[in-house]
Amino acid sequence: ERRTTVAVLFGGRSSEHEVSCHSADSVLAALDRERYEVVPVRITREGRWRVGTDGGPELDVFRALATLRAVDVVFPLLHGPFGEDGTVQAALQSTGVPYVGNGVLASAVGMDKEFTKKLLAAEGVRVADSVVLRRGNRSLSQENRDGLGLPVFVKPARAGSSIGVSKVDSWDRLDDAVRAANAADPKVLVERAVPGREIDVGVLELPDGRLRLSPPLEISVEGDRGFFDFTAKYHDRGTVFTVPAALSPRLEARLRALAAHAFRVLDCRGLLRVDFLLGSGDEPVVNEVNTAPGFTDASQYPRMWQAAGLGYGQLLDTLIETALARPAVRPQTRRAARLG
Ligand code: G1L
Repeated sequence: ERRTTVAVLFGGRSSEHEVSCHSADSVLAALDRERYEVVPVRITREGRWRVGTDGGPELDVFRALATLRAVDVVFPLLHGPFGEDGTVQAALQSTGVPYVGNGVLASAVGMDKEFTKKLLAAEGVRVADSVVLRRGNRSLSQENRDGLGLPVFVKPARAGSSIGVSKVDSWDRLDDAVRAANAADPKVLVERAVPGREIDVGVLELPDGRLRLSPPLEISVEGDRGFFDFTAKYHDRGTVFTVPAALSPRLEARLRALAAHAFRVLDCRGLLRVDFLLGSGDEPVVNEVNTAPGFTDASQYPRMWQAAGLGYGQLLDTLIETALARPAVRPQTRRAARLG
């Protein structure tokens, strides 16, 4: 039987070039060569594409896409602008070649915290209260300050990781925080802090369209410096993953149901990581969704599945099978596209 040709697309023009390369290293190392013929495709920081391992030529995006049409499936591991924001997915869509993971809409929405929150809230999923500061408006009215209370998190609306995010404990620190977030994005979210445990759940779409939900993973900071030590959680090495997280069966079931609902609401395909905060209320709050989660074999999403008995290689197999199970959309033929 012929092997499936898989192009692994990574690198890219964003600040997360490195992150992408690390995830690609894991994927390239784990893909079963008995089943797959693997073609690494690296996008340089300058935005040129290098197809294949052996120092092949650098192509512009159009030539690269033309060569990608020859593969069976593309595994896009890219972050940020021209990455998980939906633009790579749109380019792949136009070639008609099947690709792993989320499509244009879910990738674009998932990249934008404002739209993600509005869609989830409209479908009854709880999210933290927030106010959006758009281009040209860097200040928060007294009414909004009173409504949100302190502390708040200030975040760029569209950014891959925690770049430009800060926690504000007093309103006289707000301007600096908004400026920092603005450096990453003209649109900024000021969000009420929800103190509590952080629990993440993975969603994986099977080839028949059913969803598999991962065991919950808890993220905590070593040494118990109190919950939500923001700096430690995102910047130090003291971060601990516990999977499965110790939760009541009832709460675990609720998290899984909410994660599956979020997947459907956001029109996801393939996979989604949903990050919850367990505040003081009964109902979990969705903190973030990740349509393109960290993907080294030590990242949260793969770790959740390892705990469920689905190894990294099997996870890749499932994602690829699911991508191939979707009817491929063929691009316009030359004849149909011809003018006149
Ligand atoms: F292809 C998948 F499986 F859908 C996929 C795509 C992208 C999984 C994970 C990611 N992740 C990323 O692209 C990254 C933003 C973490 C850079 Cl590697």
